[in-house]
Amino acid sequence: MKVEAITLREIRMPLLHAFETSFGRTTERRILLVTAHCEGADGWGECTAGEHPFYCEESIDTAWYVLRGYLAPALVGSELESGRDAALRMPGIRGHRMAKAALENALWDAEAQLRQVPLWKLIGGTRRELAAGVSIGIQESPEQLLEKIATELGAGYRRIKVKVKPGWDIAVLERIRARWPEILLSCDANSAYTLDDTEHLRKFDQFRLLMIEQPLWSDEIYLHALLQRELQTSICLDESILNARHALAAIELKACRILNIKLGRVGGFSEAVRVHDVALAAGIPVWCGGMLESGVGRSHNLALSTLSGFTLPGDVSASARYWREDIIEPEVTVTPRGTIAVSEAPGRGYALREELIERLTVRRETVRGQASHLAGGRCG
Ligand code: OSB
Ligand code: MG
Repeated sequence: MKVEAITLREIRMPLLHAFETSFGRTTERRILLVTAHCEGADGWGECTAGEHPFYCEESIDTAWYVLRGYLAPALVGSELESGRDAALRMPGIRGHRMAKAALENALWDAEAQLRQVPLWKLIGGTRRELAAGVSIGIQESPEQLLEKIATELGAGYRRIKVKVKPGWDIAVLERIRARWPEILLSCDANSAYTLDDTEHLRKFDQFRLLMIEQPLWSDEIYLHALLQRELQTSICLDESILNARHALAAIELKACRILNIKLGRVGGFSEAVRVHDVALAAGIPVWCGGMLESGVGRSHNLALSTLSGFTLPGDVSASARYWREDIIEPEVTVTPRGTIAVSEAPGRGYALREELIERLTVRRETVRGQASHLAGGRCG
């Protein structure tokens, strides 16, 4: 397929409820969408970089800069066999995985549309019904958190994950477990602790959590291995795993017993599938993480979650938990059993609400030509 042009656009979407983690609070999303125009098929991808470089080094603005100046010019005009080849065509740009993923995933979508197959089948998925979990941010009071959890359990969600940080952890988990002794419960620290907190983190064991996600530094694997030895609770790595090599290192070092895979964090479908394959071969369960995506990113997450190793409920939840109106049709919904049915339609499997997207758009740019500074650029 020939990549004729690439459009970048920024949309603004207010969240229905503010989302707070140990690294910050989000009330409105600025989302970068990428459209790859390929011989009549328009593939869409979403950049999962945040408004600020808090979760990782990237932000929507660094992604725009890299996509506009480097990645889009490197791909426009090229002839690709498959979305799989996208990563090979990107010049020697270090990092910026969320920017790369937005473009690569758009190309996978275009390929699936041109081949008239669902994207999930194209990447080798098999699951038809996905177990859905929710991630609940830090609230103003424990009472408010309990109320939220009650609502999500009432909606059928299969796993509750709560954000924790020093001062919002043990007491909160105690309240949750007192009310719901048996639910599948996990927590996510987004790097809020250090090894000096080992004794404190050991107290989490009493809550029989499914996992504690990313307790330590975002760039650390080895020290998670030291911590994992001290805990009964399984560690799940999120921020630390940027590719399949990291996954292999973390598994061999016993730094975690579970992996969270996010398309943006690892640079797109090709690498996400490799991370999945490494985990599957080692018997490590994986689940799909979320980044407060609009329907475009959400539909990519669903496709990823159909791979056989995604045995734990993911942070894949209904559009209506985040948005008054999502930009896809139908919106993502969850059954009373807490599952999401996988679409049989070609491509991402959800139509776009183009008029709504137009209304939400605050900037747009289309890249048509190749930039001269990329000529002869290193590939790989
Ligand atoms: O660590 O999983 C995380 C949102 C933004 C940044 C990081 C994380 C999250 C979430 C939300 O937990 C998951 C979702 O999209 O519901
Ligand atoms: Mg996380």
